[in-house]
Amino acid sequence: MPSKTIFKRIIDKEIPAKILYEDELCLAFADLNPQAPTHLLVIPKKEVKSIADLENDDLALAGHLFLVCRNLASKLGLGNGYRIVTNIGADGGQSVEHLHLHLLGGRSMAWPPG
Ligand code: DGP
Repeated sequence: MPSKTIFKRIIDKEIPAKILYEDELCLAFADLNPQAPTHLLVIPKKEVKSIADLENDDLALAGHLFLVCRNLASKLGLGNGYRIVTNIGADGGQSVEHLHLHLLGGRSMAWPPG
């Protein structure tokens, strides 16, 4: 049995996180190492490694994650703009193998990303 990722342990409430939103499909919580005044992670409860591992049947789930980001951005007053990032695999800089959308806001973002 492969060991649980840290995010699965947060979903299962085995370790604490500052949870801002939860429903039957997903969870949103504050990033432990924030890169902006607002830095949340929006994750599916389903164990999917990354965007690369989504199945065609996950279409509604993938859309749901984006709408949850939109709703949180609105609720948190990010009307001036924000960024959604998802890292995929080693070259993408992914460190936790459970799909997550970074929702970053509260400051002006640079481009290109590093
Ligand atoms: P990535 O590099 O895209 O895989 O981002 C993983 C993010 O997860 C990183 O910004 C730090 C965050 N993170 C790692 N471990 C924990 C944790 O235990 N709790 C919380 N809240 N965030 C974590």
